[in-house]
Amino acid sequence: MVGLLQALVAASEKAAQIARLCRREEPLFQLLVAEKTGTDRNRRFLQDFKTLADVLIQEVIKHDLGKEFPELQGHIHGEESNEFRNGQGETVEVRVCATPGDTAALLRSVLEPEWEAAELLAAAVHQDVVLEDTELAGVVLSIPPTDLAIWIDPIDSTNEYISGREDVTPIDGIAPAGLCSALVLIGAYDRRVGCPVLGVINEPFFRRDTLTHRWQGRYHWGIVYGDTRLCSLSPPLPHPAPCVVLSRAEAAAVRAALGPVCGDRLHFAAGAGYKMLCVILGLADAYVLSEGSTFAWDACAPHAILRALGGGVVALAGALRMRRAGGTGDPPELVYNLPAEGAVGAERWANRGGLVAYAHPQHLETVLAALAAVPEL
Ligand code: 2IP
Ligand code: CA
Repeated sequence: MVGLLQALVAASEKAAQIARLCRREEPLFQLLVAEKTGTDRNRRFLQDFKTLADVLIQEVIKHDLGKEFPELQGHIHGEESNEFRNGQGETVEVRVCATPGDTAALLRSVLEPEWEAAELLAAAVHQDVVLEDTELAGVVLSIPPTDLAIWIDPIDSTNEYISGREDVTPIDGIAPAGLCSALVLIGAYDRRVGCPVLGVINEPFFRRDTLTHRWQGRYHWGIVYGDTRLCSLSPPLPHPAPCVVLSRAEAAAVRAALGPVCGDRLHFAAGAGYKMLCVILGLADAYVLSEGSTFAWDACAPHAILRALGGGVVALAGALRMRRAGGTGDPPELVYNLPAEGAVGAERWANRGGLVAYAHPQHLETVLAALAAVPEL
C-alpha cells in the first residue's frame, strides 16, 4: 500500500490532468460551465461557476483516496456538491463508477450529445497515475488515517480557470491574474483538534512545453505532525520589510494601513490558494484577507505547507481581538473541524473574520500591528 502523502499527490496529479484535458477540449469546456445557485453560491460573486470538471475532479479524488484508505471514507469533504444539472435541466449525481464504460455512460447523460468528450473524461478518470518522484517515494509517515480527515478544493480560482488569460506577465514573480492561479488543493487535518497535517498544492498550468505547447504542471507538499516538519520546498527567505499580497477586492482601509509598512511591496493576485502559494514560495511574506470569503477547502492544504516551513495561517479577527485585549501568546490559527454556528451551505465552512497567511513570525507581528490600527477591523 502506498503512503497517504503519496496517495494525496497522485490524486492531485490525476486532478491536474483532468483540469488540463477540460481546457484543451474547447467544446467540452463550453459545455461544462454551470451556474451555482442557492446556498452553495460564494456570496462575493454575483455570478459564480460550477464546472463539471470541478465536480468530477472532487469525486475522483474522493474515490481514489477512499479506495486506498477505507478509514477515510465519510471524512473526505470538498467544496462541491456532486449534483450537476444537465442541459435538459435534470439533476445527475456525478460519481466514479466501477468501470470506464459505466463512468462514460453516466457522463454521457450530462454531456449529451458530446459522446467523445464523455469517453475522454472517463478514460482520464480511470487512468493510473505513476509518480516518478524519488524524494516523495522515500517519505515514510506513521500517521494513522483514522486520525485524519480531508478538505478538497478541486479547482481553486474557478473564475481564472474558466476565463483567465494564459499569458499574464508576473510582477516580482507574482501573477496578478490568469490561468496559472487555478490550483488543485488537497489538505488533511486532525479530526479531533482540527489543525492541518498534510498539504498538497498542484499547479496544473505552471508552464507551457515549448515544443508541444501543452501545459505542464508541478506540485508541492508539506507535513506537520508532532515533531515532524517536512516539505518539498526549502523555507523561503524573508524580505527585509514585509511584502504582502491581497485580493483585488480587499478593503481600502486595509490597503491604506499596509501601505506604510509595505511601500511598493503590496501586490494583488487572484485565487486564495494562489496567494498562499506566493507566501509558500517566498514571493510574498504574507497574504492578508479581511473578509470571510475563503473556506476550509481553500486554506487547509496551503496552511499545512506553511506550518511545515515555520509559518502559518492565523484567524485575523481572533488575532486582533487577542491583541487588543493585551494577550501575549501566539495568535489563533485557523482550524478545519468546526462549522460556523448558525450558518448554512458553504458558509458553514467560511473562514469568518478573515485570515493572515505568513511565512515568518516577525512579519506576522508587523502586519498585525498595522492592522490593529484599522478601526473597521
Ligand atoms: C475562490 C477563489 C477566489 C477567491 C475566493 C475563493 O475559490 O480562490 O479567487 O477570491 O476567496 O473562495 P480572490 O481571488 O478575490 O482572492 P473558488 O474559485 O474555488 O470558488
Ligand atoms: Ca476555492
